[in-house]
Amino acid sequence: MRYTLSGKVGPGGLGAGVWNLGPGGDPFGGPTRDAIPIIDRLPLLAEAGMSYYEAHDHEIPAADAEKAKAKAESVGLKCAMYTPSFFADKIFKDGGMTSNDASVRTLAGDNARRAVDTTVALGANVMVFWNGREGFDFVLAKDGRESFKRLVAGFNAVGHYSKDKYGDKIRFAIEPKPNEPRANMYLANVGEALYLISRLDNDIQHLFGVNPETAHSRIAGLDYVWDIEMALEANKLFHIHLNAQDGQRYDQDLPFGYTEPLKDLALCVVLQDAKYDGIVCFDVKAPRTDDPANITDVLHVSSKNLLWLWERALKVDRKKIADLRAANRSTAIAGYLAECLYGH
Ligand code: 3MF
Ligand code: MG
Repeated sequence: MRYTLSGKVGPGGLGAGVWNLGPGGDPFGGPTRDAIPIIDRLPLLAEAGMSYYEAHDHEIPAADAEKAKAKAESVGLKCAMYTPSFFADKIFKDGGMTSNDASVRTLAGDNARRAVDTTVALGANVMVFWNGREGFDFVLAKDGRESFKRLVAGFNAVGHYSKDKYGDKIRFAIEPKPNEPRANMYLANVGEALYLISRLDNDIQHLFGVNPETAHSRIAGLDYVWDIEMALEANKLFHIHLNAQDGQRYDQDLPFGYTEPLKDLALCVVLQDAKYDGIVCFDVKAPRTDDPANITDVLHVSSKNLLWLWERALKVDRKKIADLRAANRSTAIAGYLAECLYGH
């Protein structure tokens, strides 16, 4: 059984990251489950109702691409996106593109280009850049204006590489986050990512968009519905990471729909009305307390919550919302959404 969204939005099937089924370590304690080999996580994702998987280059390196593609195909899974990690290896402890060390920046460029080739090899159309360690813990440790120029140069270089080799086949989605692992991160929110894109070379700008993550907006204290509306308005919503976050604190990657169902309902309305055509993926972490046998509970809970909200969102009366807007009844709109959520 595959979880599928109805209506004319995207391909319908859902996806998740291979890293979502991790062994349960956190900064205060080691793993609570045996690590499942990455390749064996693909059938688990398929059994949990996913149609797509996502992976980093440290999880599926270029050399393993063929093996991973075959395994994914054997269980009916496609690659939604691939992503270079500028945060796992210690060489990138101070970032990749924005490192003060020119040799590290060169290495980041090499990794990004290799990741473009692996994205193609895995059959995905989207490559994501999460800002990861691109940031600073102490002011003046980096020159902020210089860092921004390094980001522009780095993204321009990878964009041109891809354009020259593959035309418009691969699109790049920048995933913003305000903090964690760094105290402060460049490309902290959707607006910053859009600004960066506006500074890229004209002939490759169309290849760049954003991958907003609902919890990341929340960590910044921002509203994720508006963040996603902004990306849609700019025609830059190339990918999406759905999850939940219990307030402004450390990154939790909770199951989608758990903390703010009313906003999640509104988000579904927004995606439906904009006819979002990308793939919907979860970035949810199997909790450390869950037993190995239940490691995919987080995907089932997220998917069921999304499907229920999605069906309810399809039934939301758009005319009623328009009428309430025209009558300046914003509180009544909140009440109507609650009725759609909790009513029969
Ligand atoms: C961290 C994240 C990342 C990104 C991933 C994709 C490890 O908060 O959200 O997950 O989603 O790197 O580029
Ligand atoms: Mg994410």
